[in-house]
Parts: sequence; C-alpha cells; structure tokens
Amino acid sequence: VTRADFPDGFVFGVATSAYQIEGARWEGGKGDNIWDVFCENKERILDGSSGEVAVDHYHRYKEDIELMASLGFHAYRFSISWPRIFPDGLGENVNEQGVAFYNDLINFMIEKGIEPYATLYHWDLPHNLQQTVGGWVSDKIVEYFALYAEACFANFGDRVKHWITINEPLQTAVNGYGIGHFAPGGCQGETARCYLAAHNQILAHAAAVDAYRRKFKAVQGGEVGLVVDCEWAEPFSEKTEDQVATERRLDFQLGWYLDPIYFGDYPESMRQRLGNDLPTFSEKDKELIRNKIDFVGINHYTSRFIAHHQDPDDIYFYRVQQVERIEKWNTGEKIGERAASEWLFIVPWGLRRLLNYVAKRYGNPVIYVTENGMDEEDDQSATLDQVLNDTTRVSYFKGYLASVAQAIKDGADVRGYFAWSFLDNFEWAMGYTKRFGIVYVDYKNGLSRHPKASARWFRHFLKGEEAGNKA
Ligand code: GCO
Repeated sequence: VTRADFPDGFVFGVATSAYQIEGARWEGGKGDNIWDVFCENKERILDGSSGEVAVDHYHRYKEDIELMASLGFHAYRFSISWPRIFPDGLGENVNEQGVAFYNDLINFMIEKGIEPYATLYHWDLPHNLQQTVGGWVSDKIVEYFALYAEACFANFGDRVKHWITINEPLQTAVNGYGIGHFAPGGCQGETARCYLAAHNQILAHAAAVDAYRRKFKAVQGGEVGLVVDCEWAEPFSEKTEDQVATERRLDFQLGWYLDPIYFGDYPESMRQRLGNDLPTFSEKDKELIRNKIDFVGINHYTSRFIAHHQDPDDIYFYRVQQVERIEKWNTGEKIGERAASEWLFIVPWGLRRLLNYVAKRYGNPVIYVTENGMDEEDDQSATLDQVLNDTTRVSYFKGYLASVAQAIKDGADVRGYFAWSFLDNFEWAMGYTKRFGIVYVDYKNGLSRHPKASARWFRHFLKGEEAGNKA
C-alpha cells in the first residue's frame, strides 16, 4: 500500500485520549473524573495503576506534537477533559486554566502544521456529575453535556473544525454502566442501566450538534460527528440462524447508535429482544436526534465469526443472542492471529467490509476511521531495541490501510484515518500492561519517548518514499 492509493486530501493522523495520556490529575484546577476515582480501588486495574501521571503529556505536549509533526502526520485526534473545563461538570464558571491548556495545545499543533480533531468525551466524566445526578443514567446529563460542548465550541471552535461529541458510547454503556469493568462501575450486568446510559449519550450527542448548528456553524463552519466502535461480524456458518445472528450483532453495535440518528429509532431486533429495558424516544426526542451528524467516526480493531446462541442473557451484549467464535465451524479457519489483548485478532479484510457496510446502511455518509491499531504485551525483560522493532504492528497497519484504500475504491466515502495510538498509554482496566503506541514510552526511565519501527514506517509512507512504496 502507498500514499498514492489514497485520494488527494485524505487525512492521516494519530489518536489519543486525555485520561490515557495527560496525567496531572491535581493540576490546572482540574476536577476529579470518574476514572480518577474508579482507579483508587487498585483491584479494578490489572496492574493497580491509574492515569494520575499517565505519560505526562500535560507537561510534555510540545515534545509530543513536535515528534508527531516530524513523522509527517497531518492531523491529531485528541480529547478534551471535561473536568478541566468544568471541574464539577455543572456548566457554570469555566476553569480558565483548563481552557488555557487546550488553547496552548491547539495553537502549538497548528503552528506545527497539524490539524486538530477534538473529542469532547472520551470517558472522563466529572466525578461530581456521577455522584450528584448519577452520570449517564440521568437525563439531566444531556443539558450538562450540551453546556460543556458549547463552552468548547466557543473557546476553541475558531481553530477546531472537526469535532467528535462522544467516543464509543457502547463501551461506556456496556462496560461502564452495565458490567462495571470500567468507570463508574458499581453494577453487575444490569441491562436497563446499560441501555439507559446509551440512550442519554445519544440525546447528549444530538443536543451538542444541535447547539453547534444553531449557534456556531454559520461563523465557524466546522463539522460534528460521533465515534462508534464496531468489530466486523462474519457469519460462523451458512445456517440462517447464524446469518441472522450476525446481522443482529451489527444492529447491537452500530445500529444501536446510528439508526436513531439516521432513521429516528433503535433497530427492530433490539426492541424485540429488550422490550421495556430499551428506552423509547418521544416525538420531540426524535426530532432532536434525526440527522444530527456530519460524519461517522469508526473505531475498528478486529473481527469475529458470529453464531446464534439460545441464552438470552449472554453477558456481553445483553440479549443479542449471539456468541463470538474465532474459528470457522467446518474448516477451522482462524479469524486471524491474536495480538496482546484477548479480544484483538488481526483481520485486515474486516475493515473493508465494515466500511462498505456502513456506507450501504446509512446512505454513504462521510466516514473517518478514528481509531485503528493493535497492542503488544509490555515485556519487561526485552531490550529497547527489541521493543522498538514492532514488525507485527507494521504489517497490521499495511494490511488495514490497504483495506481502507480498497473500500474507497469500492465507493465508501472515507476521508481520513487515525492510528491508535500515538503513544503507549494507560489502557483502562489493563493499566500499562498493553502497549498500543507507535511511539514507545519508557515507564522506567523518565517516560522518555522512542519512535518504534511502525512510527518510522508511517514517516516513509506519508512522504511517499521507498519504504512505503515497497510495502
Ligand atoms: C477508545 C478505545 C481506546 C483504547 C483502544 C484500545 O475508546 O477509543 O477504547 O481508548 O485504548 O481502543 O483498546
């Protein structure tokens, strides 16, 4: 795959999120977020760690942006920490120090020729909103989120032209409010709570887009999208029930969020299985959410074979009645090689299918691949040379980028691609045990940064040089 396989103007960037990299928990007038508090119980995180210091991007952002620019990336998808802007989340009295930090970051990016893509919510809800109103299960959150979004549009929208409201609402709903592996936790498989958290995220997204269109769009001229995470689902067998289960799986991942926005309601298969555990949209809600999206962000890492399953209480997707398989029933064909994370199998062709599926289901919307990448185990016994030589990741990127280029040729309107992640970082419940970065962070030696082979590969690829062309 080469740079020339992509249209002119196609955006290549890298992605991160605030809690995973910033650190500086107690600095700059920031309030606690739900992950700050969640990690205080060390048993919840595999290595007992937290994002309290993370990779100290808060203090090293200049070094990081310089490195990003030297690698030739055009764009940077970062997230704004809500409690840096409103420490208690209530949408009054903006914290000027927080605004100053993101102003500095954005200005420095632009100075280095990197375009900002800002995510408003990448899971770090102000703890106060969780404590006082119940976080995403309360409909009050919709208004608080809109106030926060407006403050960001007002302060940064003269320079930020691509906004993402919410990152992976599914993870917040399922893992945060349903199962409890993620903040805020405090639940164990509560179906209604999971679907309510999702419902309020959809409404909050729409309220933010609505505010943008009414108050900022005419002057600022930017675009606002939503980022959903979706694995590709491939039927486990030719049996009808497996084919139907596979469609249902996509309903429960993608349709869950995008159907209400594009068509005004949840997919029928969800209504059938969930009954009253699935909230309903009033006519007024429907009017608010319809078509409130300028682009679809897709976070994609892996694919699965999907089979039908009788058990209605399957833990992960709550009544989707399907089960994941990693080998085909008849041939034993593997879906792909596994990366470090248990859930991550390397399946480049899955991304092409997913992009074409999204294009078809939603009328060929503008799409950005907002995250794509793989992890390696943190190996304490390896030398620096060894850990920098991430050849599997290089082939992962080559394969997945080729798949994106094919989807574009098939007709999908994909405008950009962001590698996850720029830096090794705090991988949520896995702590620092998994490394997703194209830049290595030496946790034992002052958090120093070292570009891996994959970062160098991107540099050549982006320049259209030999190494990229041979790929
Ligand atoms: C997200 C992702 C990232 C993860 C990545 C690897 O929500 O955008 O969860 O934050 O680090 O997906 O698991």
